[in-house]
Amino acid sequence: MTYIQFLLDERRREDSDRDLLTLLHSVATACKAVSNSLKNGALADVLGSLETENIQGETQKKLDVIANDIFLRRCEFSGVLAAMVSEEMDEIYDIPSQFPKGRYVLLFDPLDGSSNIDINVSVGSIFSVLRLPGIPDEITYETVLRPGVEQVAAGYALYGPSTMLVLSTGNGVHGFTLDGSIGEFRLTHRNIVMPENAAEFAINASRANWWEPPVQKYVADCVAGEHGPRGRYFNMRWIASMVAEVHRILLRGGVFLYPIDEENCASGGKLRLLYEANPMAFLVEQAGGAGSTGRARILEVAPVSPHQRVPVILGSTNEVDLIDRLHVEYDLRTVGIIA
Ligand code: FDP
Repeated sequence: MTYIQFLLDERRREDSDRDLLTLLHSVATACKAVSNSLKNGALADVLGSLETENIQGETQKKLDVIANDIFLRRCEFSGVLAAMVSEEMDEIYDIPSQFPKGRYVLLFDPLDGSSNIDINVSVGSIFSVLRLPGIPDEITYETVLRPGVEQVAAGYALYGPSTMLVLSTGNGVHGFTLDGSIGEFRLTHRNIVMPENAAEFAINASRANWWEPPVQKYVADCVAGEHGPRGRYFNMRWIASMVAEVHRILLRGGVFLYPIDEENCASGGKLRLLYEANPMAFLVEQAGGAGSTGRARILEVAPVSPHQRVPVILGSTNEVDLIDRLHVEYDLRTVGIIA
């Protein structure tokens, strides 16, 4: 079954909105175009950095800008969008006046994990979709600053050995693999359900000295293996590409952490709420896992700015619950409620 057949089938069964289908088709087309740009790597002279920085103060890669343009051009004329928000653009993108508007908002990170581009390691695109009550006359921050529970769809494309699109419209998580021979995504992973327990964790361990005590304890207990409090062995992985990391934990369980720490606490964490944490938490929850900041459910965080950052803990429910409990205990101890 191709991606478009799947969407049409879902639409018939769920009686969902035709505009959402149009948007999800445009997003898939953008992902195919990004995949194509990545394919030739150094041969196409698309690797390396530009002189520019994005709003987060990160040096932009050539491919960050190329992928951003691809998303804008493929989606702005769909006729179903009110606005777009991208990691690579300071401000909300208003749909140009020559195109019809709709009531959807697309929020995206066109190329996540871009530090991996120059070394030919997996990267991805992440997207989140909001549905507004109607077509707004004017787009303000309030229009797009909606909590993750209001997402009507979310997904990512993973540009790895094969290109995959993983999508949820709130009815489970489904994975599609790009079939190069017909240029179409085909359904290969129906209804992905992640295991409740995990034997793998992913965290940038070079930041250990900055972590808060609950994260230090969680990792120390995992590393202690059979002889530690967990009584079993844990494996560790760090690709430094959130899409690849989340894809792994969706398929075989595990936990992914980018927590708040002493070094990133002034900015609220590392990962962005609207187009990284929210869509990934939506997918992980849809697959039976959990998404937390350590102190709150990610999907319930009320956003205050488009590029806001949050601590991110995603994965198998039992591991995320345990990490949450460690935070609660630590906070209660800090204020003297428990010894
Ligand atoms: P990148 O900055 O390369 O785009 O989105 C941010 C992100 O990558 C994630 O994909 C990745 O998990 C993380 O940052 C990597 O962080 P470290 O540089 O601390 O390893």
